[in-house]
Amino acid sequence: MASTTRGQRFAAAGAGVAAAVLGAGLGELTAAFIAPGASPFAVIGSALIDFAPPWAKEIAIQLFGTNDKIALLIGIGIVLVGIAALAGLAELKWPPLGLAIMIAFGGVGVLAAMTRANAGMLDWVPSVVAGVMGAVALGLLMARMPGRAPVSAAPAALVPVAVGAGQAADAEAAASDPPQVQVQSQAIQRRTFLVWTAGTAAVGLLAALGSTLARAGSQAVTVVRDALKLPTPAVAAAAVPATAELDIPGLATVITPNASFYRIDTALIVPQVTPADWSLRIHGMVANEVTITWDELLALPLEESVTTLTCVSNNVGGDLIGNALWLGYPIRELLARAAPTADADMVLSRSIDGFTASSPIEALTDDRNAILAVGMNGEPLPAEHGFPVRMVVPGLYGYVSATKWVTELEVTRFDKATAYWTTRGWSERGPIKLQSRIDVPRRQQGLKAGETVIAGVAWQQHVGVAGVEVQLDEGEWQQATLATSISDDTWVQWSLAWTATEGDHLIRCRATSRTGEVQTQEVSRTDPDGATGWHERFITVFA
Ligand SMILES: Nc1nc2c(c(=O)[nH]1)N[C@H]1C(S)=C(S)[C@@H](COP(=O)(O)O)O[C@H]1N2
Ligand SMILES: [Mo]
Repeated sequence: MASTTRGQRFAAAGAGVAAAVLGAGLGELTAAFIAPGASPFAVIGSALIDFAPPWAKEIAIQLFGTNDKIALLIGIGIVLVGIAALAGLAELKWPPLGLAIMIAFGGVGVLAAMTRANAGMLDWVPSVVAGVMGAVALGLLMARMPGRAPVSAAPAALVPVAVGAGQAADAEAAASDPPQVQVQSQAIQRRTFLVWTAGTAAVGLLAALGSTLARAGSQAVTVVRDALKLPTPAVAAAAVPATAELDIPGLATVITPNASFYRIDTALIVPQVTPADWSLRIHGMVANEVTITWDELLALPLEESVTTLTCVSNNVGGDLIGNALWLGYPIRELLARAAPTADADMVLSRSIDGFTASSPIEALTDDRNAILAVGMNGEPLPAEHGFPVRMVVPGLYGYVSATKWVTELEVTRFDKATAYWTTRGWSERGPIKLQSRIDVPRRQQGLKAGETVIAGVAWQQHVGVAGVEVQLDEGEWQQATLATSISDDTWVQWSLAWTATEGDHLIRCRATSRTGEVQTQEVSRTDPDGATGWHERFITVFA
């Protein structure tokens, strides 16, 4: 192992990072043009999501909420920079180990890309480009590093080992090159190296920027979606009663606008599915396999329904819940065409990206509004909420029912098949638990003493909420006033007038369901099948 100076090590680490930025940028650019689903960043991120232990995913959601994906990408970026710096150092000390690390990183990307559920034929290309270009760039930069003998003959005399060396062997070189020229040459070498390194990184960043622009310009699905007009429903939902909306500032609106609807899924890159490419196949334990295309689906009598979706990862008091007006077709009718065998007890729905959910078959065949949804709040589904088609099933957490970009329903049995989250420590069944949440007053709003209102939402979809009680400072439970509920499949707003007095207060709420269940005080975590406990909030009231 050659001994190296601090400056050389620093330069090598910098060269590693610059080379990796170039490789990654060119990889992203390649992906944008030939394999949109196979961005090296996204495929490695997706693989991490799929292999991450359940607690890691929970921590990510608890820390970053619906920003968990951005956090993951930033994390990958930081790790990549670290590995790239190490690759540079390795190339300095043990060439060609650094190049090998770059190639290996590309190899990881290829593996991640090709093992995805919806891998395309060319999906290996972007990661190969990233790895190879990273290695080539590192090799070229290292060759320009001051202090490492360039191969060409002419600058050989300029390498610093010869500078000022007193040995006889170097005397000739020293004599033919006056010292100040050598010093200058060294400075020039250093500058050249810096310029090359910075230039390499800059080209990488430009390529990454280019890939973002290319993607934005070529979102065919966005264009198709925006031009789409959904048919008028054969069965329209009753208008939302005006009394369902209490209209209290800070209280969640009874219908959640699409733009603020929570988003949870394992897809780092939103799957791009055009209606023309979409079809749904119903197979497994059925008498007749059924396949339905987009045009066939839209020709069916579509029904509107209002259903509240909730994530099993929602903490007590959390906001991974939203309520929308959906347009879709009853899954029950399609299953009837397929004629499931009598011993089937589960439907494993599968998304184009490989995600799966296990729904009890009776939840899809009884009279509830379990639908294949195409519309959300009067628009086609937004891409990140499952365009063109997703499932919506009242009463079940999203992870066992609300499959987005759905392309397959496999009729099967719980003892024969397992869904995505079931293999990661979550329950195979996920009925929604009774919950209530305080929305106002908020902790930091600087509440003044006097007349105010405590308000929130409560839910247990497909069971319904009969009442909500509020407790102040550990006193008697008081009945809150419920707004009109849209249906038992939706959350309901509640409120209680309060004459706030100066000082610190503790507010709690608990709901009672239509079956008489009182929301339990017992605290349980989100995993394996949903959080329980009372939501409480400390409030300071000012004079
Ligand atoms: N394809 C796919 N569908 C999915 C998921 C997913 O990861 N992939 N996540 C599910 C989970 S856990 C929830 S809570 C809901 C969230 O739906 P939303 O993002 O439209 O709010 O989608 C469900 N459908
Ligand atoms: Mo979820």
